[in-house]
This record gives sequence, structure tokens and C-alpha cells, in this order.
Amino acid sequence: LSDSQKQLVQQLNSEECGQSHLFADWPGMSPQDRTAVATQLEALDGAYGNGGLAGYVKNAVKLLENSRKGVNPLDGWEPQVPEGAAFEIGTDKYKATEAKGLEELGSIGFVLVAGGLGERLGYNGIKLELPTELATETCYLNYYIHYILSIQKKYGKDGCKLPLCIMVSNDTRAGTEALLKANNNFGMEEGQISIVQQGSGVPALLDNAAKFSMDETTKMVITKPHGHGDIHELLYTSGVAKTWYSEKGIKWLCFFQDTNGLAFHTLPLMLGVSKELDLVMNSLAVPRKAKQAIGGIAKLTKQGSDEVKTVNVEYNQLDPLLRGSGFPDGDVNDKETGFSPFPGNINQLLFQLKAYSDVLERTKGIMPEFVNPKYKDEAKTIFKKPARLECMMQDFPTVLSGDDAKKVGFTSISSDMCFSPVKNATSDGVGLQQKGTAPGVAATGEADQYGAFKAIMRSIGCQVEDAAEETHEGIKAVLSPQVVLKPDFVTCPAEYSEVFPSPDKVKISSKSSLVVSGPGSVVIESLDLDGALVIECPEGETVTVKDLTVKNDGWVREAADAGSPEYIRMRGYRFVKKETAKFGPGGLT
Ligand code: UPG
Repeated sequence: LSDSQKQLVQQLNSEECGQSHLFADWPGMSPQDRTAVATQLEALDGAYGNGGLAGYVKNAVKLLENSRKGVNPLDGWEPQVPEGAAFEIGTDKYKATEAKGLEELGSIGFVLVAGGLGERLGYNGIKLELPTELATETCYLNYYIHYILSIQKKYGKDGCKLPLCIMVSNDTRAGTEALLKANNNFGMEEGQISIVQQGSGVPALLDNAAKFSMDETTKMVITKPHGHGDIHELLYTSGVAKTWYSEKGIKWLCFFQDTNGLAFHTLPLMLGVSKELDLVMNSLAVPRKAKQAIGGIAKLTKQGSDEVKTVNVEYNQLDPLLRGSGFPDGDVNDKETGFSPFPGNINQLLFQLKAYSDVLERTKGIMPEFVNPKYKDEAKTIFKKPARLECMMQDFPTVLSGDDAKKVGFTSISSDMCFSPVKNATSDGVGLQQKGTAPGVAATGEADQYGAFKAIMRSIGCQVEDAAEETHEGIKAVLSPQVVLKPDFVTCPAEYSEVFPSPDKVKISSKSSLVVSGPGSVVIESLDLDGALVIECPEGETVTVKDLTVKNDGWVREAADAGSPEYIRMRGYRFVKKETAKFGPGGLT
């Protein structure tokens, strides 16, 4: 062992750290096996920024003690519904705020958290490779990058490259890098993407003394993920936040998750709100159904003081917090609105980069942690399965201080416009949908993307019919017509009036499919569509659609079978493209 490894072993072996069980079998082990364990411990020690493994034990003992005593970390805080800015698509208020945000769109950096395994979805690959919808089969990573490149081209200063940082984990690194490589980074330049990796997790804990769980055969420590809150520490240690601010002229930071095909329609709106209210941190929020697995944003006031914070209360903590503070029914819907009074956090966050980066310099990006052990006995001394400390990225308001702490708010809009993740296995989604909660499955993620384009088109006056709901694998969704407007055609509601200058002359029937992409300039003046139409325009060219009527057999759906690929089986249907009209600079082909 190296000297540093010997020191670490000694430290963990000490009574204070209480990990001697890890080394009990060492006398009988080969030097190679011992080195392997020591090497793993050293890596875990280095990866835990909040004091190495000794710090981890100390922090864990404290949090486990609080958990055993039933101390609620939010005890003594009174929740209230916070104030924020709420919007509806198509209103003057929406347009005015979005216009303010558009001015900032060219100075934004993007952070994609994609280290999660997606256990609830049960997909075998990385989630970023899943198709967002079946009309074009564009995968999530492609969609995100294509969007960033499109706003860079439209709103960035000459030669600017809007940066993207992707947080991966041990589980997702290889898949993410392979996907980027196979597709030439989907058009981004090499230095434009930074990849940061979460540690390989933190030790799983067996008991209240924070004894590490160990694999009996290899004698290695068993680890579990530490949560998406790691992103802040990584943006600090990698220097990404600082470099983007000081060298790349980036002013805003947008965090988003791995499978939300509606992530960016409302980005300029959110920027407008941040600018107007001078928000250091702005969370995109949606009306939340009681008990839905999305956190609630609450304004918390410390009893007996004027200390106030606006923060996400995670979905498993909201009910006990409410019950303990004057809301005896806990997490329930408001009878009038049918929604929880607390806006739902979708973890799409917008920060002022200067303030954010300053906080990182002060805190090194360390987030508060929590532990959630499930106990077997009443005395709360035996765990059903090993626990671990976790942290969440939306907890950033807890490390803000002074004036910054007051500059936390949210932008709320109906989820049809901004949020439809693919997180759940179809069978679980069926139950959720029956309860009236968004199922968060592949088919609804797809339907909602078409839905958002259609809603924005309707908001400016286009005539877009909707077909009846279809049911596949028990999930109900409106899958037709399919409308996909690529970001090199339009990136946000403000642009729709430019590309559809006479919206009342655009008619799309319920059995239609419309896919429009640039990168050249496309304007749709008048169109009567009853079938499938794909409009494409190469760079430097122009396409004007005028007096065009298209009627054909279009695209239909057929049931998936056992031989279909996994992304099809999780939907239960596939597309059969019977007939497609194509329109380009030369007209109809
Ligand atoms: N993720 C990581 N590393 C981790 C865990 C997750 O990068 O260790 C990523 C993951 O890939 C995804 C995102 O973080 O992109 C969110 O993970 P997920 O498991 O989908 O989070 P949830 O438990 O569903 O909850 C989060 C927020 C919650 C919010 C919800 C909205 O904690 O407050 O309402 O996302 O989608």
C-alpha cells in the first residue's frame, strides 16, 4: 500500500471511524486483494468533498441520529405558498416577458444532469439515447444539442459557442460518450461540451453507527449514488462555472434533466422572469397534483424569527411538513383547483451565473445532505436495507446568504408547455394515470411533445384538430396529429408568428403528421394538410409554403410485438409511414 493508503486504512480502522470490520479478513488476503480494497477506499475518500470518508462517517452518524429521533429537518419552519410569476401561453403578459428573455438567450450555458440510472423506467441503455418521439426518432441528447446550436445561431453574438456541461456517472459515462462520438457530438464542437463525472457513489450504511456495507467475497465497500446535488461540487472542482463566467461571457446557467422533450419552449420566458425580478435562482414550476412525485416549492419561515427561504420540499417530505404545521390533511389538492397549492418543481433551474459562481467559491459547491433509512424495528436500530447520504441540486437556496437568499423565485406554467419526462415503466404509469396523475411514460412523453407544438400553433391562430385518445399497453394518449417543429425552424413561441404569418390559413387535420426543419429559412403561409408532410430546407436556401394542399395516407400506428426493439415495446406501438409528401426549395416531391 502507498503511504496515503496506509494512513487512510488506519483512520478508518480507528474507533472514531468505526470501520474495522472492513479489515478483519485482511491477514488472510493476498496483497493484490488488499491493494484493490485500499484503492477503492482512496477513490471514495477523494470523491467525497465534504471531508473524505472520515467526514462522511461523521455526517452520517449525525443525520442518522436525527432520523432515529424523528427530527424533521424542516421542524420549526412554517410553509406558505410562495409568490411567483404564473403564465398562460398566448397572453400579452407571456409575450412581453418572453421578449425580455430573448435578449438574454445568447449568453446562456447549459447543464444537463444525466447520471441517473433510471431505475423506475427500467430501460437497459442510457436515457439520453431514447427517442423523444417516433415521428422523427430524434434522441433526447440530439434534441437538446440541436436546440442549443439553434439558439446559438439565432441569438448568439458572432462566433459565440454556447457551452454544454453534462454530468454523467459510472453507469452513464460510457454510453453518453459513445452516443456523442457516433454522432460527431451532434454538431457541437469538441471543446463546447464538458463532461463531469459523479463519484462512484458513497458507501452504503448498515446501521446508525454508519458502518459501511461490504461485499463478503471481494471485501470491497458497496456504494450507492449520492444524488444529482453533486453537480454543484463538480461545476466548482472542474472550474466550469468560473471559466464560463470569466472567459466565455456566459451570464446565465440553465440546469435540466435527462428526459424532458418539452424542456426549452419556455426558456426565454423564464429568462424574462429572472431578469424582471432579478432572481439569482428561478425554478420552472407546474401545477402539482397532491402526492405526485415532484417536489413542492414552498416559502418557509422560521418560527419566532424573520428568516425566510423559498425552497423545494421533496415529495416525500411535503406531507409530514404540512401535517406538522397546521395543515392536518397534509399533501392534498385544493378543492377548487384540483391541484396542490404548492407549485411543482420540475428541476429545471435558471441561475445568474456570477452570483452562482461566487457562491461556489464560498461553499465549494457542497450541498446539504439527507438520509432516508427504512427501519425494521421500533427502536429504529435495524435497517431494512442499507442507507446512504444523498443530496439534491434544487437545494441550492439553502446555501445562499444575504440578499441572494431573497432572490429566489419560480416561473409557473401548465405542464403541457414545459414538462413531460419519461421516468416510469409503462405498467407503473397505468396506475398513475388511473389516479389522475401524469404517468411519465414513453408514450405520454411523446404525445406531450406533439401537444406542445400544437398548443403554441393554436395560440397564434392556426387550426389544428386533435384526434381521439388511443390506448396502448393501458396508457391513454393523444398521439395524432404529430407535429414536430425542429429548433432550427422555431425555438420558442415568439418565433411562431414569423414562420406562420397567416395562421388562419394553416389547417392540420387530426390524422396528419407535420415535420418541419431548417437550417435554411422556412415560412408557411398557407397549408391544408390531411396526411403526412415533411418540410426541409438546406442551409442558405429558402422555402415558402403557399396554397399547398396535401392529402395522402400518411402515418399510422401498429401494435408492437415481442420482436420489436425495447423503445418500441415500452410504447406498445410503432409507426408505419404509408405515404409521405416532401417539400423543399424545389417544391413538392
Ligand atoms: N441524476 C443524476 N445523478 C444522480 C441522480 C439523478 O445525474 O445521482 C439525474 C437524472 O439522470 C435526472 C435527474 O438527475 O436527469 C433527476 O433524477 P430523477 O431520478 O429523475 O429525479 P426524481 O427523484 O424524479 O426527482 C427530481 C427532483 C424533484 C423533481 C423531479 C422532477 O428531486 O424535486 O420534482 O426531479 O422531474
